[in-house]
Amino acid sequence: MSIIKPDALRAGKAGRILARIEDDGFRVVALRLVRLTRAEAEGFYEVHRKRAFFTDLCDFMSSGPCIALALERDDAIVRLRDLMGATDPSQAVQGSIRKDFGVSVEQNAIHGSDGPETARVESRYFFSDLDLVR
Ligand code: FUP
Repeated sequence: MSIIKPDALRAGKAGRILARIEDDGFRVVALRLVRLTRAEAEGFYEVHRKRAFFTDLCDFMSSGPCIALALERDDAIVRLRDLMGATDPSQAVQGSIRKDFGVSVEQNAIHGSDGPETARVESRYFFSDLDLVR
């Protein structure tokens, strides 16, 4: 499960980011352009509610449209995290999506699930089983 974040859409980089994802061998099984409400952003990042950055993060994630993606490929979680790069774009490896498109640790262009169970929960947040096209 991935989200191309509002900063990337505002900058007109969503297509390029999706191309990188496809070029790396991922199959898109569901895709949705969505503008999260503030409450929906809070729900998505519920695990971070106690963190100092939570309020700003939810403001940002509900500040404009994003693209939710359900993705498949072998070793998808690890491969997507490699492709994204570190959370902080300034720490991300050369050639990673966050290095090339991220603006800051908050506005870092893309989200990727950190494990298989998180991916299932996050996918259900945006998609029903009927939306998944295999
Ligand atoms: P990641 O799994 O790389 O997306 O990173 P985390 O789960 O640690 O963080 C989730 C999101 O919180 C990040 F994408 C951006 C945001 N964040 C901040 O805004 N400030 C921070 O100091 C850390 C994370």
